[in-house]
Amino acid sequence: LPMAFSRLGLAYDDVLLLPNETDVIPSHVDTTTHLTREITMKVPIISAAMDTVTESDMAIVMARNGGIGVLHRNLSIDDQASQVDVVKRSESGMITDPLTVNPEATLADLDRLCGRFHISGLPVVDNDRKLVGIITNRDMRFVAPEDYGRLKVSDVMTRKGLITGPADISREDAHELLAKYKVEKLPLVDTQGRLAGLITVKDFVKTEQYPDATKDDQGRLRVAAGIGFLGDAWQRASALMEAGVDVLVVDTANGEARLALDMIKRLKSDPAFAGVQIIGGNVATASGAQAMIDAGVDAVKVGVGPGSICTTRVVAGVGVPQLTAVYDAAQVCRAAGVPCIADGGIHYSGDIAKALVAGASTVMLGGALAGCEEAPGEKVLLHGKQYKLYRGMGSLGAMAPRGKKSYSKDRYFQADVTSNDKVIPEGVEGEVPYRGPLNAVLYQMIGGLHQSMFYIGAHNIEEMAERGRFIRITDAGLRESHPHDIVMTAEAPNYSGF
Ligand code: RVP
Repeated sequence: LPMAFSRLGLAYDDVLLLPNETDVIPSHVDTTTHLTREITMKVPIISAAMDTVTESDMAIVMARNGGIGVLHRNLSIDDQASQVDVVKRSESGMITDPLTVNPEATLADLDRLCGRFHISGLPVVDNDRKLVGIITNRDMRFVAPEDYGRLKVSDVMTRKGLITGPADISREDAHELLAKYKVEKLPLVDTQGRLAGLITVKDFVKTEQYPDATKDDQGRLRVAAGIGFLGDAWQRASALMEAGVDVLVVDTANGEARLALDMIKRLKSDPAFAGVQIIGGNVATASGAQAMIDAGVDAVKVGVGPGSICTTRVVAGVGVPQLTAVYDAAQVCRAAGVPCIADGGIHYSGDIAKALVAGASTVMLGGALAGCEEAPGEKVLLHGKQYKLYRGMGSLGAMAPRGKKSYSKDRYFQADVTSNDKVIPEGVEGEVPYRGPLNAVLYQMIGGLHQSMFYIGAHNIEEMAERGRFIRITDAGLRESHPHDIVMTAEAPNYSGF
Protein backbone atom coordinates (compact mmCIF):
# COMPACT_ATOMS: atom_id res chain seq x y z
CA LEU A 1 0.00 0.00 0.00
CA PRO A 2 2.64 2.66 0.83
CA MET A 3 3.98 2.31 -2.72
CA ALA A 4 0.63 3.46 -4.08
CA PHE A 5 1.07 6.80 -2.31
CA SER A 6 4.70 7.26 -3.10
CA ARG A 7 4.27 9.47 -6.15
CA LEU A 8 2.69 12.78 -6.79
CA GLY A 9 0.88 13.31 -10.06
CA LEU A 10 0.99 16.80 -11.55
CA ALA A 11 -1.39 18.56 -13.94
CA TYR A 12 -0.52 21.36 -16.37
CA ASP A 13 -1.82 23.92 -13.89
CA ASP A 14 0.63 22.68 -11.22
CA VAL A 15 3.65 24.00 -13.12
CA LEU A 16 5.07 26.84 -15.15
CA LEU A 17 8.03 26.95 -17.51
CA LEU A 18 11.13 28.88 -16.49
CA PRO A 19 12.39 31.63 -18.78
CA ASN A 20 15.90 31.08 -20.17
CA GLU A 21 18.57 33.12 -21.86
CA THR A 22 17.45 33.18 -25.48
CA ASP A 23 18.40 34.24 -28.99
CA VAL A 24 15.16 32.96 -30.44
CA ILE A 25 12.82 35.20 -32.45
CA PRO A 26 9.24 33.90 -32.07
CA SER A 27 8.43 34.07 -35.78
CA HIS A 28 11.61 32.17 -36.73
CA VAL A 29 11.10 28.98 -34.73
CA ASP A 30 10.62 25.60 -36.38
CA THR A 31 7.69 23.58 -34.96
CA THR A 32 8.19 20.55 -37.22
CA THR A 33 7.54 17.34 -35.30
CA HIS A 34 6.78 13.66 -35.67
CA LEU A 35 3.14 12.63 -35.62
CA THR A 36 4.17 8.99 -35.95
CA ARG A 37 7.39 7.17 -36.68
CA GLU A 38 7.08 7.98 -40.38
CA ILE A 39 4.89 11.06 -40.67
CA THR A 40 6.12 14.55 -39.83
CA MET A 41 4.00 17.68 -39.49
CA LYS A 42 4.91 21.36 -39.36
CA VAL A 43 2.54 22.04 -36.47
CA PRO A 44 2.22 19.73 -33.43
CA ILE A 45 -1.58 19.90 -33.13
CA ILE A 46 -4.19 17.16 -33.73
CA SER A 47 -7.98 17.49 -33.55
CA ALA A 48 -9.69 14.84 -31.43
CA ALA A 49 -11.65 11.85 -32.75
CA MET A 50 -14.91 13.13 -31.28
CA ASP A 51 -18.32 13.57 -32.91
CA THR A 52 -18.50 17.22 -31.87
CA VAL A 53 -14.94 17.96 -33.05
CA THR A 54 -13.63 16.22 -36.17
CA GLU A 55 -15.43 15.51 -39.42
CA SER A 56 -14.08 16.31 -42.88
CA ASP A 57 -14.38 20.13 -42.64
CA MET A 58 -12.27 20.20 -39.47
CA ALA A 59 -9.78 17.64 -40.85
CA ILE A 60 -9.23 19.67 -44.04
CA VAL A 61 -8.47 22.93 -42.23
CA MET A 62 -6.30 21.16 -39.62
CA ALA A 63 -4.15 19.59 -42.36
CA ARG A 64 -3.97 22.82 -44.37
CA ASN A 65 -2.54 24.57 -41.33
CA GLY A 66 0.13 21.93 -40.73
CA GLY A 67 -1.63 19.70 -38.19
CA ILE A 68 -4.01 16.79 -38.75
CA GLY A 69 -7.55 15.73 -37.82
CA VAL A 70 -8.69 12.34 -36.58
CA LEU A 71 -12.15 11.59 -38.02
CA HIS A 72 -14.43 10.25 -35.28
CA ARG A 73 -15.97 6.80 -35.55
CA ASN A 74 -19.44 7.37 -34.14
CA LEU A 75 -20.92 6.86 -37.62
CA SER A 76 -21.30 4.07 -40.15
CA ILE A 77 -18.27 2.62 -41.92
CA ASP A 78 -19.44 4.05 -45.26
CA ASP A 79 -19.94 7.53 -43.87
CA GLN A 80 -16.55 7.59 -42.18
CA ALA A 81 -14.79 6.24 -45.31
CA SER A 82 -16.52 8.81 -47.47
CA GLN A 83 -15.23 11.56 -45.16
CA VAL A 84 -11.70 10.27 -45.70
CA ASP A 85 -12.41 10.50 -49.42
CA VAL A 86 -13.61 14.10 -49.09
CA VAL A 87 -10.40 15.13 -47.31
CA LYS A 88 -8.13 13.26 -49.72
CA ARG A 89 -9.86 14.87 -52.72
CA SER A 90 -10.04 18.36 -51.24
CA GLU A 91 -6.76 19.42 -52.77
CA SER A 92 -3.89 17.66 -54.38
CA GLY A 93 -0.97 18.14 -56.67
CA MET A 94 -2.45 15.98 -59.40
CA ILE A 95 -5.64 14.03 -58.91
CA THR A 96 -4.94 10.65 -60.47
CA ASP A 97 -8.46 9.36 -60.01
CA PRO A 98 -10.65 12.45 -60.35
CA LEU A 99 -14.37 12.44 -59.74
CA THR A 100 -16.18 12.54 -63.07
CA VAL A 101 -19.71 12.82 -64.35
CA ASN A 102 -21.44 11.06 -67.24
CA PRO A 103 -22.87 13.21 -70.06
CA GLU A 104 -26.28 11.58 -69.45
CA ALA A 105 -26.43 12.62 -65.77
CA THR A 106 -28.81 15.44 -64.86
CA LEU A 107 -27.61 18.80 -63.56
CA ALA A 108 -29.32 17.92 -60.28
CA ASP A 109 -27.04 14.86 -59.94
CA LEU A 110 -24.04 17.03 -60.72
CA ASP A 111 -25.08 19.67 -58.19
CA ARG A 112 -25.33 17.06 -55.43
CA LEU A 113 -21.91 15.63 -56.24
CA CYS A 114 -20.26 19.05 -56.33
CA GLY A 115 -21.89 20.05 -53.04
CA ARG A 116 -20.76 16.90 -51.27
CA PHE A 117 -17.13 17.27 -52.30
CA HIS A 118 -17.01 21.09 -52.22
CA ILE A 119 -15.89 21.28 -55.84
CA SER A 120 -16.85 23.62 -58.61
CA GLY A 121 -16.75 21.44 -61.70
CA LEU A 122 -16.00 18.04 -63.16
CA PRO A 123 -14.57 16.42 -66.27
CA VAL A 124 -17.29 14.67 -68.30
CA VAL A 125 -16.41 11.16 -69.49
CA ASP A 126 -18.37 8.59 -71.49
CA ASN A 127 -18.71 4.94 -70.57
CA ASP A 128 -15.21 4.18 -71.94
CA ARG A 129 -13.71 6.96 -69.75
CA LYS A 130 -13.09 9.05 -72.90
CA LEU A 131 -13.06 12.76 -72.08
CA VAL A 132 -16.02 14.36 -73.89
CA GLY A 133 -16.23 17.71 -72.08
CA ILE A 134 -15.92 19.62 -68.88
CA ILE A 135 -18.61 21.23 -66.79
CA THR A 136 -17.89 23.99 -64.28
CA ASN A 137 -19.63 26.88 -62.53
CA ARG A 138 -19.22 28.91 -65.70
CA ASP A 139 -21.41 26.52 -67.71
CA MET A 140 -24.05 26.49 -64.99
CA ARG A 141 -24.18 30.23 -64.40
CA PHE A 142 -27.11 30.96 -66.75
CA VAL A 143 -29.11 27.82 -66.01
CA ALA A 144 -32.08 28.30 -63.68
CA PRO A 145 -32.02 25.84 -60.74
CA GLU A 146 -35.63 24.83 -61.64
CA ASP A 147 -34.20 23.29 -64.81
CA TYR A 148 -31.58 21.14 -63.02
CA GLY A 149 -33.83 18.07 -63.00
CA ARG A 150 -34.66 18.40 -66.70
CA LEU A 151 -31.30 19.25 -68.25
CA LYS A 152 -28.48 16.81 -68.80
CA VAL A 153 -24.78 17.49 -68.35
CA SER A 154 -24.32 17.09 -72.14
CA ASP A 155 -26.78 19.96 -72.72
CA VAL A 156 -24.62 22.60 -71.05
CA MET A 157 -21.06 21.24 -70.77
CA THR A 158 -18.15 22.83 -72.63
CA ARG A 159 -17.08 20.45 -75.37
CA LYS A 160 -15.30 22.63 -77.95
CA GLY A 161 -11.75 23.86 -77.56
CA LEU A 162 -11.06 21.79 -74.46
CA ILE A 163 -7.65 22.49 -73.01
CA THR A 164 -6.02 19.23 -71.92
CA GLY A 165 -2.54 18.05 -71.04
CA PRO A 166 -0.68 14.76 -71.45
CA ALA A 167 -0.87 12.27 -68.56
CA ASP A 168 2.79 12.80 -67.59
CA ILE A 169 2.81 16.61 -67.65
CA SER A 170 5.12 18.38 -65.19
CA ARG A 171 3.79 20.72 -62.54
CA GLU A 172 5.46 23.70 -64.23
CA ASP A 173 4.02 22.92 -67.67
CA ALA A 174 0.58 22.43 -66.19
CA HIS A 175 0.81 25.81 -64.49
CA GLU A 176 1.80 27.39 -67.80
CA LEU A 177 -1.19 25.88 -69.64
CA LEU A 178 -3.64 26.97 -66.92
CA ALA A 179 -2.25 30.50 -67.07
CA LYS A 180 -2.06 30.72 -70.86
CA TYR A 181 -5.67 29.65 -71.46
CA LYS A 182 -7.02 31.20 -68.27
CA VAL A 183 -8.79 27.96 -67.30
CA GLU A 184 -9.28 26.62 -63.79
CA LYS A 185 -9.13 22.90 -64.51
CA LEU A 186 -6.76 20.97 -66.71
CA PRO A 187 -7.89 17.42 -67.52
CA LEU A 188 -5.01 15.08 -68.41
CA VAL A 189 -5.61 12.48 -71.11
CA ASP A 190 -3.75 9.42 -72.34
CA THR A 191 -2.99 8.73 -76.01
CA GLN A 192 -6.46 7.22 -76.52
CA GLY A 193 -8.19 10.32 -75.17
CA ARG A 194 -9.12 8.64 -71.89
CA LEU A 195 -9.07 10.74 -68.74
CA ALA A 196 -5.88 10.07 -66.76
CA GLY A 197 -5.92 12.85 -64.18
CA LEU A 198 -6.85 16.40 -63.33
CA ILE A 199 -4.92 19.46 -62.21
CA THR A 200 -6.75 22.49 -60.84
CA VAL A 201 -5.64 26.06 -60.36
CA LYS A 202 -7.15 25.99 -56.87
CA ASP A 203 -4.45 23.56 -55.81
CA PHE A 204 -1.67 25.89 -56.91
CA VAL A 205 -3.27 28.74 -55.00
CA LYS A 206 -3.75 26.57 -51.89
CA THR A 207 -0.13 25.45 -52.01
CA GLU A 208 0.97 29.08 -51.89
CA GLN A 209 -1.60 30.02 -49.28
CA TYR A 210 -0.85 27.08 -46.95
CA PRO A 211 2.87 26.31 -47.24
CA ASP A 212 2.84 24.29 -43.99
CA ALA A 213 0.07 21.89 -45.05
CA THR A 214 0.40 18.26 -43.98
CA LYS A 215 0.46 16.35 -47.29
CA ASP A 216 1.17 12.86 -48.54
CA ASP A 217 3.68 12.12 -51.29
CA GLN A 218 1.00 12.67 -53.96
CA GLY A 219 0.33 16.18 -52.65
CA ARG A 220 -3.00 15.26 -51.01
CA LEU A 221 -3.86 16.44 -47.49
CA ARG A 222 -3.25 13.82 -44.84
CA VAL A 223 -6.03 12.53 -42.63
CA ALA A 224 -6.37 10.13 -39.70
CA ALA A 225 -9.40 8.18 -38.52
CA GLY A 226 -10.47 6.44 -35.33
CA ILE A 227 -11.32 2.74 -35.24
CA GLY A 228 -12.32 0.30 -32.50
CA PHE A 229 -11.34 -3.30 -31.95
CA LEU A 230 -14.62 -5.23 -31.69
CA GLY A 231 -17.28 -6.42 -34.14
CA ASP A 232 -16.78 -4.89 -37.57
CA ALA A 233 -13.64 -2.95 -36.57
CA TRP A 234 -11.50 -4.81 -39.11
CA GLN A 235 -13.96 -4.04 -41.88
CA ARG A 236 -13.89 -0.38 -40.84
CA ALA A 237 -10.09 -0.33 -40.88
CA SER A 238 -10.07 -1.88 -44.38
CA ALA A 239 -12.68 0.55 -45.75
CA LEU A 240 -10.77 3.53 -44.36
CA MET A 241 -7.54 2.26 -45.84
CA GLU A 242 -9.17 1.81 -49.25
CA ALA A 243 -10.45 5.38 -49.05
CA GLY A 244 -6.83 6.50 -48.60
CA VAL A 245 -6.50 7.17 -44.87
CA ASP A 246 -2.94 7.94 -43.74
CA VAL A 247 -3.21 7.01 -40.08
CA LEU A 248 -5.51 4.74 -38.09
CA VAL A 249 -6.01 5.48 -34.42
CA VAL A 250 -7.04 2.48 -32.33
CA ASP A 251 -9.25 4.56 -30.10
CA THR A 252 -10.05 3.35 -26.59
CA ALA A 253 -10.30 4.76 -23.09
CA ASN A 254 -7.94 2.00 -21.92
CA GLY A 255 -5.17 1.09 -24.35
CA GLU A 256 -3.86 -1.58 -22.02
CA ALA A 257 -6.93 -3.72 -22.66
CA ARG A 258 -5.88 -6.99 -24.24
CA LEU A 259 -8.42 -6.60 -27.09
CA ALA A 260 -7.02 -3.21 -28.09
CA LEU A 261 -3.42 -4.46 -27.99
CA ASP A 262 -4.42 -7.48 -30.09
CA MET A 263 -6.04 -5.22 -32.69
CA ILE A 264 -2.84 -3.16 -32.93
CA LYS A 265 -0.67 -6.27 -33.29
CA ARG A 266 -2.95 -7.64 -36.00
CA LEU A 267 -2.91 -4.39 -37.98
CA LYS A 268 0.86 -4.06 -37.67
CA SER A 269 1.48 -7.62 -38.86
CA ASP A 270 -0.87 -7.49 -41.86
CA PRO A 271 1.04 -6.43 -45.02
CA ALA A 272 -2.21 -4.94 -46.38
CA PHE A 273 -1.83 -2.16 -43.79
CA ALA A 274 1.87 -1.57 -44.38
CA GLY A 275 1.21 1.87 -45.90
CA VAL A 276 -0.88 3.10 -42.96
CA GLN A 277 0.58 4.33 -39.67
CA ILE A 278 -1.05 3.03 -36.48
CA ILE A 279 -1.53 5.12 -33.34
CA GLY A 280 -2.58 3.38 -30.13
CA GLY A 281 -4.03 4.72 -26.91
CA ASN A 282 -4.85 5.82 -24.41
CA VAL A 283 -2.40 5.02 -21.66
CA ALA A 284 -1.20 7.04 -18.68
CA THR A 285 1.87 5.24 -17.33
CA ALA A 286 5.31 4.12 -18.42
CA SER A 287 4.21 0.48 -18.47
CA GLY A 288 1.14 1.37 -20.54
CA ALA A 289 3.36 3.13 -23.08
CA GLN A 290 5.68 0.11 -23.12
CA ALA A 291 2.75 -2.23 -23.82
CA MET A 292 1.77 -0.07 -26.80
CA ILE A 293 5.33 -0.02 -28.10
CA ASP A 294 5.61 -3.79 -27.71
CA ALA A 295 2.40 -4.17 -29.71
CA GLY A 296 4.13 -2.21 -32.51
CA VAL A 297 2.42 1.21 -32.57
CA ASP A 298 3.82 4.10 -34.60
CA ALA A 299 2.83 6.59 -31.88
CA VAL A 300 1.49 6.32 -28.33
CA LYS A 301 -1.44 8.48 -27.23
CA VAL A 302 -1.47 9.47 -23.58
CA GLY A 303 -4.33 10.60 -21.36
CA VAL A 304 -6.67 8.86 -18.95
CA GLY A 305 -9.15 11.30 -17.53
CA PRO A 306 -7.72 14.78 -18.31
CA GLY A 307 -10.37 15.65 -20.93
CA SER A 308 -12.59 18.62 -20.19
CA ILE A 309 -15.72 16.49 -20.68
CA CYS A 310 -14.32 13.35 -19.04
CA THR A 311 -15.63 11.85 -15.81
CA THR A 312 -13.53 8.65 -15.78
CA ARG A 313 -11.54 9.90 -12.78
CA VAL A 314 -14.67 10.35 -10.70
CA VAL A 315 -16.78 7.50 -12.07
CA ALA A 316 -13.98 4.92 -11.93
CA GLY A 317 -11.48 6.71 -9.70
CA VAL A 318 -8.81 5.99 -12.32
CA GLY A 319 -6.33 8.26 -14.05
CA VAL A 320 -3.03 10.09 -13.78
CA PRO A 321 -2.72 13.89 -13.76
CA GLN A 322 -1.77 14.66 -17.31
CA LEU A 323 1.64 16.31 -17.03
CA THR A 324 3.01 13.36 -15.06
CA ALA A 325 1.32 10.86 -17.40
CA VAL A 326 2.89 12.53 -20.44
CA TYR A 327 6.31 12.73 -18.79
CA ASP A 328 6.31 9.07 -17.70
CA ALA A 329 5.08 7.77 -21.05
CA ALA A 330 7.39 10.05 -23.04
CA GLN A 331 10.49 8.69 -21.26
CA VAL A 332 9.68 5.22 -22.51
CA CYS A 333 8.60 6.44 -25.94
CA ARG A 334 11.78 8.44 -26.47
CA ALA A 335 13.96 5.46 -25.61
CA ALA A 336 12.08 3.44 -28.24
CA GLY A 337 12.02 6.18 -30.90
CA VAL A 338 8.23 6.31 -30.90
CA PRO A 339 6.45 9.70 -30.78
CA CYS A 340 4.12 10.44 -27.89
CA ILE A 341 0.83 12.36 -28.19
CA ALA A 342 -0.52 14.33 -25.20
CA ASP A 343 -4.31 13.92 -25.45
CA GLY A 344 -6.73 15.97 -23.36
CA GLY A 345 -6.68 18.72 -20.77
CA ILE A 346 -5.13 21.35 -23.04
CA HIS A 347 -7.04 24.59 -23.17
CA TYR A 348 -4.47 27.33 -23.46
CA SER A 349 -1.49 27.59 -25.79
CA GLY A 350 0.77 27.52 -22.72
CA ASP A 351 -0.43 23.97 -21.99
CA ILE A 352 0.83 22.89 -25.42
CA ALA A 353 4.31 24.13 -24.52
CA LYS A 354 4.19 22.32 -21.16
CA ALA A 355 3.21 19.04 -22.88
CA LEU A 356 6.08 19.37 -25.38
CA VAL A 357 8.61 20.14 -22.64
CA ALA A 358 7.35 17.06 -20.79
CA GLY A 359 8.33 15.03 -23.86
CA ALA A 360 5.26 14.85 -26.08
CA SER A 361 5.81 15.31 -29.83
CA THR A 362 2.26 16.50 -30.49
CA VAL A 363 -0.92 17.40 -28.60
CA MET A 364 -4.54 16.44 -29.23
CA LEU A 365 -7.29 18.97 -28.60
CA GLY A 366 -11.04 18.48 -28.16
CA GLY A 367 -12.73 21.26 -26.24
CA ALA A 368 -10.35 23.94 -27.47
CA LEU A 369 -11.49 23.28 -31.06
CA ALA A 370 -15.13 22.26 -30.53
CA GLY A 371 -16.27 25.88 -30.65
CA CYS A 372 -14.84 26.43 -34.13
CA GLU A 373 -16.98 26.97 -37.19
CA GLU A 374 -15.59 23.77 -38.76
CA ALA A 375 -16.61 21.53 -35.84
CA PRO A 376 -19.80 19.54 -36.53
CA GLY A 377 -23.08 20.97 -35.28
CA GLU A 378 -24.91 24.26 -35.20
CA LYS A 379 -24.33 27.32 -33.05
CA VAL A 380 -26.82 27.94 -30.25
CA LEU A 381 -27.60 31.19 -28.53
CA LEU A 382 -27.45 31.17 -24.71
CA HIS A 383 -27.80 34.34 -22.62
CA GLY A 384 -26.96 36.46 -25.66
CA LYS A 385 -23.74 34.56 -26.48
CA GLN A 386 -23.09 31.93 -29.14
CA TYR A 387 -22.08 28.39 -28.17
CA LYS A 388 -21.51 25.02 -29.80
CA LEU A 389 -22.26 21.57 -28.45
CA TYR A 390 -19.31 19.65 -27.04
CA ARG A 391 -19.69 16.21 -25.50
CA GLY A 392 -17.54 13.31 -24.38
CA MET A 393 -17.53 10.16 -26.49
CA GLY A 394 -18.38 8.43 -23.23
CA SER A 395 -21.36 10.71 -22.53
CA LEU A 396 -24.91 9.40 -22.65
CA GLY A 397 -25.56 11.40 -25.82
CA ALA A 398 -22.64 9.75 -27.66
CA MET A 399 -23.05 6.22 -26.24
CA ALA A 400 -26.84 6.11 -26.20
CA PRO A 401 -28.07 8.56 -28.85
CA ARG A 402 -31.85 8.74 -29.06
CA GLY A 403 -33.13 6.85 -32.11
CA LYS A 404 -29.63 6.29 -33.46
CA LYS A 405 -26.96 3.62 -33.23
CA SER A 406 -23.81 4.34 -31.24
CA TYR A 407 -20.73 2.98 -32.96
CA SER A 408 -18.31 3.98 -30.24
CA LYS A 409 -19.56 2.34 -27.04
CA ASP A 410 -16.66 -0.08 -27.25
CA ARG A 411 -14.31 2.83 -26.53
CA TYR A 412 -15.48 2.23 -22.94
CA PHE A 413 -15.87 -1.54 -23.33
CA GLN A 414 -19.65 -1.30 -23.15
CA ALA A 415 -20.53 -2.55 -26.63
CA ASP A 416 -22.50 -5.44 -25.17
CA VAL A 417 -24.87 -3.10 -23.33
CA THR A 418 -28.02 -3.17 -25.42
CA SER A 419 -30.34 -1.06 -23.31
CA ASN A 420 -29.50 2.64 -23.20
CA ASP A 421 -30.38 3.08 -19.54
CA LYS A 422 -27.75 0.48 -18.69
CA VAL A 423 -24.91 2.56 -20.12
CA ILE A 424 -22.34 3.78 -17.57
CA PRO A 425 -21.31 7.21 -18.85
CA GLU A 426 -17.71 8.37 -18.43
CA GLY A 427 -18.30 11.77 -19.93
CA VAL A 428 -20.66 14.72 -19.97
CA GLU A 429 -22.38 16.90 -22.55
CA GLY A 430 -22.29 20.67 -22.70
CA GLU A 431 -21.61 23.81 -24.66
CA VAL A 432 -18.40 25.70 -25.38
CA PRO A 433 -18.22 29.32 -26.58
CA TYR A 434 -18.35 29.75 -30.34
CA ARG A 435 -14.84 30.67 -31.50
CA GLY A 436 -15.19 31.46 -35.21
CA PRO A 437 -13.04 29.94 -37.93
CA LEU A 438 -10.41 27.35 -37.05
CA ASN A 439 -7.73 29.26 -39.00
CA ALA A 440 -7.89 32.10 -36.48
CA VAL A 441 -7.97 29.79 -33.45
CA LEU A 442 -4.94 27.84 -34.70
CA TYR A 443 -3.13 31.08 -35.46
CA GLN A 444 -3.38 32.04 -31.80
CA MET A 445 -2.46 28.54 -30.56
CA ILE A 446 0.59 28.30 -32.82
CA GLY A 447 1.55 31.90 -32.09
CA GLY A 448 1.35 31.20 -28.35
CA LEU A 449 3.66 28.22 -28.84
CA HIS A 450 6.14 30.44 -30.73
CA GLN A 451 6.15 32.81 -27.74
CA SER A 452 6.88 29.89 -25.36
CA MET A 453 9.77 28.78 -27.53
CA PHE A 454 11.15 32.32 -27.43
CA TYR A 455 11.02 32.44 -23.60
CA ILE A 456 12.52 28.96 -23.27
CA GLY A 457 15.17 29.58 -25.91
CA ALA A 458 14.13 26.64 -28.08
CA HIS A 459 14.60 26.92 -31.84
CA ASN A 460 12.71 23.71 -32.46
CA ILE A 461 10.52 21.12 -30.73
CA GLU A 462 13.46 18.93 -29.79
CA GLU A 463 15.04 21.84 -27.93
CA MET A 464 11.79 22.36 -26.00
CA ALA A 465 12.35 19.06 -24.18
CA GLU A 466 16.11 19.74 -23.83
CA ARG A 467 15.99 23.31 -22.59
CA GLY A 468 12.57 23.55 -20.93
CA ARG A 469 12.53 23.47 -17.11
CA PHE A 470 9.46 23.33 -14.89
CA ILE A 471 8.77 25.01 -11.61
CA ARG A 472 5.97 23.74 -9.42
CA ILE A 473 3.49 26.34 -8.28
CA THR A 474 0.87 26.66 -5.56
CA ASP A 475 -2.78 27.68 -5.76
CA ALA A 476 -1.65 31.23 -5.13
CA GLY A 477 0.74 30.93 -8.08
CA LEU A 478 -2.06 29.70 -10.32
CA ARG A 479 -4.30 32.57 -9.23
CA GLU A 480 -1.49 34.95 -10.02
CA SER A 481 -1.06 33.37 -13.47
CA HIS A 482 -4.58 34.18 -14.61
CA PRO A 483 -5.87 37.74 -14.90
CA HIS A 484 -6.83 38.87 -11.41
CA ASP A 485 -8.23 41.91 -9.68
CA ILE A 486 -9.89 43.06 -12.86
CA VAL A 487 -13.26 42.67 -14.51
CA MET A 488 -12.45 41.71 -18.10
CA THR A 489 -14.32 44.00 -20.48
CA ALA A 490 -12.83 42.97 -23.81
CA GLU A 491 -12.47 39.47 -25.21
CA ALA A 492 -8.93 38.31 -25.89
CA PRO A 493 -8.64 35.96 -28.89
CA ASN A 494 -6.49 33.50 -26.89
CA TYR A 495 -7.91 33.74 -23.39
CA SER A 496 -11.26 32.92 -21.94
CA GLY A 497 -11.96 32.61 -18.26
CA PHE A 498 -14.74 30.19 -19.25
P1 RVP B 1 -10.10 18.06 -24.06
O1 RVP B 1 -9.22 18.58 -25.15
O2 RVP B 1 -9.63 18.39 -22.69
O3 RVP B 1 -11.53 18.50 -24.27
O4 RVP B 1 -10.04 16.46 -24.14
C1 RVP B 1 -10.28 15.74 -25.33
C2 RVP B 1 -9.98 14.27 -25.10
O5 RVP B 1 -10.82 13.72 -24.11
C3 RVP B 1 -10.23 13.36 -26.30
O6 RVP B 1 -9.22 13.42 -27.27
C4 RVP B 1 -10.36 12.00 -25.66
O7 RVP B 1 -9.11 11.37 -25.41
C5 RVP B 1 -10.98 12.31 -24.32
N1 RVP B 1 -12.40 11.99 -24.27
C6 RVP B 1 -13.31 11.99 -25.26
N2 RVP B 1 -14.49 11.64 -24.73
C7 RVP B 1 -14.28 11.44 -23.44
C8 RVP B 1 -15.26 11.02 -22.44
O8 RVP B 1 -16.45 11.00 -22.70
N3 RVP B 1 -14.79 10.67 -21.28
N4 RVP B 1 -12.99 11.67 -23.17
